[in-house]
Amino acid sequence: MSDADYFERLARTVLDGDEEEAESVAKAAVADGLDALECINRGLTEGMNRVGELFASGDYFLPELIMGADAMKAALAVLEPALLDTQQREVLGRVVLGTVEGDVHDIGKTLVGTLLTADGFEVTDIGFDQPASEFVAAVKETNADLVGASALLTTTMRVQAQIIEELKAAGLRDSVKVMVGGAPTAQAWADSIGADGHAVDAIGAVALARLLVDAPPSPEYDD
Ligand code: B12
Repeated sequence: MSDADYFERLARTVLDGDEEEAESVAKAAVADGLDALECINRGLTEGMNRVGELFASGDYFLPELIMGADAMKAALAVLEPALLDTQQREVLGRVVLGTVEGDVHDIGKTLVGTLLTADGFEVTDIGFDQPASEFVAAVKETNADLVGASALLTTTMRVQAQIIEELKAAGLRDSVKVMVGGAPTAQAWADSIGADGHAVDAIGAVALARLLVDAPPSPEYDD
């Protein structure tokens, strides 16, 4: 089977919400020597984007969204360890990462955490549906260099701004950089709330994190 066939099959398992098939295609892809990150980006994420489009057009409903997410998570459970295996581990900085309050979308945030970890960051993942105060508490606790806040809903993006305000109120804003991400966010949004950066995907998040801690570009993702 060609790489492209694998990517299409992975995308299809997410579209079909088929957890078992997702896991078994992912295993076959790893056994066949495919690159795990490509499987995620060109297969699973592609499938998830199509699920989102079908949901937006009214062809899919919440159950299909949930099943698609479960299928993606099952395949990620196979692919993510392969990412961590192959890459270097030198501590570049400490990151507090989470999905903001009111938002349960955690697949993209978790993927960002995996790639940051694989690249050498020490990541404290505080989970999803987390209020600004929890981000601030985790920064204090871990003495973090970076905060990563994920928001997938237009209604929850404002919590990213709240995190920055609460960091300022706690006197921590000067010692920690803030990265924001998630589908509805953009660089203009990051600028408008005074964040230090925005990235559209997990590879971009790694490049941004390195930039913010003054580390050289990652040899792994440098094209
Ligand atoms: C899967 C999914 C769900 C799953 C989530 C499961 C889970 N555990 O995560 C479930 C079924 C729970 C769900 C629920 C809902 N969802 Co939903 N969901 C999606 C879907 C289809 C895919 C999201 C995803 O996982 N993508 C794959 C990952 C890999 O990509 P990603 O999340 O974008 O992350 C990447 C980047 O954004 C970036 N990134 C992400 N975080 C961060 C953080 C930092 C710091 C950085 C630098 C980068 C970064 O890097 C990531 C990796 O490359 C999207 C559509 C879409 N295409 O986004 C809709 C979508 C986000 N959902 C939507 C909606 C409306 C809902 C519901 C309100 C539906 C409902 N009626 O109940 C609820 C809300 C629940 C809540 N309170 O949060 C809308 C949002 C519309 C809007 N503009 O606000 C979307 C866009 C669908 C649509 N087209 O209408 N959803």
